[in-house]
Amino acid sequence: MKNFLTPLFLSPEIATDDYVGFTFFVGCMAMMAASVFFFFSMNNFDKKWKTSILVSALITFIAAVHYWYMRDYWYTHGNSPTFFRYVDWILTVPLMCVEFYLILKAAGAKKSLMWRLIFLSVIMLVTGYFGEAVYRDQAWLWGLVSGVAYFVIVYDIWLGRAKKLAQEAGGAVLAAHKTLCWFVLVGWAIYPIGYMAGTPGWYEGIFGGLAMDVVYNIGDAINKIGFGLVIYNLAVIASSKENVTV
Ligand SMILES: *C/C=C(C)/C=C/C=C(C)/C=C/C1=C(C)CCCC1(C)C
Repeated sequence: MKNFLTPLFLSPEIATDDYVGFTFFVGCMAMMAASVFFFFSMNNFDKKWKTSILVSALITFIAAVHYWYMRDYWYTHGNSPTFFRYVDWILTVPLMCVEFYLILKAAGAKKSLMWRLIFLSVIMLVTGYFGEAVYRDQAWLWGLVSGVAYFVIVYDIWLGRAKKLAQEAGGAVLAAHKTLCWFVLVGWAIYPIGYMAGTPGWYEGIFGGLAMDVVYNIGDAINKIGFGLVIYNLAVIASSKENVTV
């Protein structure tokens, strides 16, 4: 009988030069470990920060479950698990937008800011999926549309409304917002590189030598776990300050 635990006991043969398989395996472990860490540390903080840490835990937990399936898919079929990949992203990237809102809420962030970021991220991911999985012949065009949505997100958080709110909040919130902005500008820019490595187009000569899944897996580890740690750090700093004044 086959069930979701089967791969555990089959112990699939992993070739020593299977870098994609290796990064799926390590990525799965890292996401699990990060989830346990965020879930357990959640209760060390007061209510204001608990939700943010919980969302960090959910992001890495959702990724851990998808990595579990992607790892298995890769060993079974030897293909990119594009479907699982995008289901993971469509759940976790909007949650990262929620994180921006949550840390700026105290400074007066409105829900509309959160929905705008979520909307843009969904456009970015759905058009990316079309280019990668449905209309591969026009991958460059869908990638371009996706890239425009990505740049609007970058603009909003670096220079738009979110930035103003972060400045009003000041202190640790402003510092954390800055770091998260860098994650989106540099860390998220890893993904278009993976996309260009894995789809046909004029850019094949530049990125064709890279393994798309390795690039995506590195991006996920940096962005999901790193993002969570920035929030965790903010909660630690903000909570210790609150305790001093009590
Ligand atoms: C945890 C997962 C994260 C943070 C995923 C982020 C994904 C992106 C920023 C993807 C962006 C893309 C483009 C900007 C253009 C090409 C298509 C995509 C979807 C790979």
